[in-house]
Amino acid sequence: MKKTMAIILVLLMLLTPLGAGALTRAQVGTDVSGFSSTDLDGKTIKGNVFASYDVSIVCYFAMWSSRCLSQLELLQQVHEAHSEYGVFGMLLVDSTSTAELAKQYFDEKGYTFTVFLVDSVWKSVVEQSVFIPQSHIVSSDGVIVESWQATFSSAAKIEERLALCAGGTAAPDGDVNNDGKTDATDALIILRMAMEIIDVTPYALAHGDMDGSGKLEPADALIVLRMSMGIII
Ligand SMILES: [Ca+2]
Repeated sequence: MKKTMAIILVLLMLLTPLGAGALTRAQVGTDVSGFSSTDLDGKTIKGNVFASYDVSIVCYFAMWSSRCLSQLELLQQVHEAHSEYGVFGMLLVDSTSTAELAKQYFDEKGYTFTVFLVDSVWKSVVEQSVFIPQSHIVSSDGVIVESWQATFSSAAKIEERLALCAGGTAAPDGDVNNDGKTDATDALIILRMAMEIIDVTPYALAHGDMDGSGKLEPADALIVLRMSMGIII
C-alpha cells in the first residue's frame, strides 16, 4: 500500500505543475540586508531597517495593478495592528507607476506604512517571477524566509504568516499553500520540500508536519494525500 501511494505521489509530482503561490527556491534564503534605496519622500532607507522588527513583509507592487492596490489596504491594517512587524511597500517604477503617484495615493487613502523604490538588490529577487504583487517576509537580519507569489485575501492571512516566520506555531492541517483546502497540491508541495526541490518555509512546516517529527518528509505528504482522498480525516 505504501509503495503504491509513493508511486502515485511521484506520478502526480511529475505531471502536475504548481500554480500561483508556488515558492521559488532562489528567492527564499536571499540576503537583502545590503539593499539601499529611497522612500517616497526621498529619504534613504537601507537593509538595517529590518533589525527593528521580529520579521518584516515587503510587498512589491505597481500603481497600475488593481490587484496590487487591494494588497495595500491589507498591509495598512497589519501595520496599524502590529508594531512588532515591519510593513513595507516596494514600488515598481515605470512611466505609469511613479513615486509621485504612489505618494498621492497614499496621502488620499491615509496609508502610513513605508514605501521604498525597488533597488538593484531587490530587483534581482523580484525579477525571478513575473507575478506582481509578490510578498517577501524578511528576518531581522535581512534574509528572505518566505516568498509569496499570490495575493492575500485578508490581513489575518498576512498576520498568520508573519507570526509563523517569527517563531509561532499552528495546528498542522495540511494546507501548506494557504488556499483554504487540503488537497493533492499540498501533498505535492510537501513532497517537493521533503525532496529539497523547493525550500521548506516556516508556514509550510507548521501546517504540513502532520506527524510532528519537526521536519517535512514523504510520510507527511502521504498523510495529506490520504486526507485529500477522504481516507483519513
Ligand atoms: Ca491547500
